[in-house]
Amino acid sequence: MSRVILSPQHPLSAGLTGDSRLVRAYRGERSDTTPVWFMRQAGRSLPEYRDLRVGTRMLDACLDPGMASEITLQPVRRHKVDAGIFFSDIVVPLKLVGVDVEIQPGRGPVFSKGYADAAGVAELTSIDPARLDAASGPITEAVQRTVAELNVTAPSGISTGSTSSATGSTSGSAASTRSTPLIGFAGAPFTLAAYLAEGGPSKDHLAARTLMHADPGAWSALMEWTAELTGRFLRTQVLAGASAAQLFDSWAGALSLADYETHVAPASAKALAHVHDLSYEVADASGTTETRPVPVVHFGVGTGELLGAMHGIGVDTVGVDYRVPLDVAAHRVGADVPLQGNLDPALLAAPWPVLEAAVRDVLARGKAAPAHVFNLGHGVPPETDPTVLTRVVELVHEAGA
Ligand code: 1CP
Repeated sequence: MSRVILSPQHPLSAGLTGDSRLVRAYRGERSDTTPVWFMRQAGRSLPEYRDLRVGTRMLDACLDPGMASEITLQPVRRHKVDAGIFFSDIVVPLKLVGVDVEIQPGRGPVFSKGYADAAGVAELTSIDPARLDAASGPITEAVQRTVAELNVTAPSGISTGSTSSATGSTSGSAASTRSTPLIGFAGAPFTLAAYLAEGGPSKDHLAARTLMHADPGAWSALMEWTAELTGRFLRTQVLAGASAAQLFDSWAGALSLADYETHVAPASAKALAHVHDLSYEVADASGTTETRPVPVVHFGVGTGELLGAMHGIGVDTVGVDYRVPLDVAAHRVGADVPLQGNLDPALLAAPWPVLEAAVRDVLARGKAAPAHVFNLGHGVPPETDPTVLTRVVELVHEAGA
């Protein structure tokens, strides 16, 4: 695999985010305290988000660079989390290549039809995934605008995770010392296929699970295609300035380990191949240059049985949902693997003493891993009181030191 070095302006290359708490944790190093961000930290729990979204459909908001950037920054400003997660959706690349999809409020992605058989897959895969690159202008612009803001705002108060004066920077301008890293993301091929086969959200993802066995040829064509498309979406975000990449295989927990390994994991690995070559250079005090890869995280819901396999496709950090305690997860993936997670989102609505004890428990169990990024076991529920999230960030920073 030949390496592609990120541009000198990229926050990782410029020494702005490479030593942040987040990126260090994804490398397996601990910092002054435990980094924290929340899946779905942007979105309906924030009144400023609800105000901004009035009259704009979800996918239109994702494709408006100014709006996507502002929504990404809202929770960073408010909660002082250690990362922004790019405001977009896993179906955005499908929309960009012309697939007929909408996000219905309260429901999720809905397609004009399901792609559950060979004819449907043939129709879908007749679209060249490379078309995404020409259509990704709004994504690149939104990421660039977001990163520029994160660079500007970081020194004046946003938690950046700086621990010492060493920057490890190759260019290290004095004006902009540190920046909050932006995480780019994409849906894994199976989770996208679960929506595509069904034509919308479902509980058990039966159409995808049937197709995988009923027509393995059509299934692998569908997985190859989604891998190519979603991998390009992820690469676009990293090239534009994201300092880490997370692959969401939210619904992989519906699968047996055997089905996951045979019919899904190879496609997820192919998707990640689109970012595995991306690297940045850092010079140490003696002037020796080290090349580091862009960190990659892999997360799914209900994937306790799959954690080892999900690490095995070649990721740095494994995201764990709330069902498996982090010390147990560490045992399953190996003691050298950084973990991300895993407060049960339901506890955000519990009385503070109950929530505080749960946060401390997650932090204690996270010590079983070489490094831990605090997060929820799944997304922030829309009805969450945002002041509770801010308080959790403060507690993690204080107790996770
Ligand atoms: O109007 C709205 O507020 C719509 C709600 C919403 C939001 C805020 C949807 C519809 N998507 C998003 C943004 C989004 N989607 C982000 C933003 C960044 C952040 O985390 O702050 C991310 C990372 C996603 C990724 C996503 N979309 C996933 C993977 C993560 C997960 O939660 O498991 C999945 C499965 C989707 C599909 C989707 N999009 C929206 C909904 C409600 C759903 C789930 C539907 C279902 O239950 O099947």
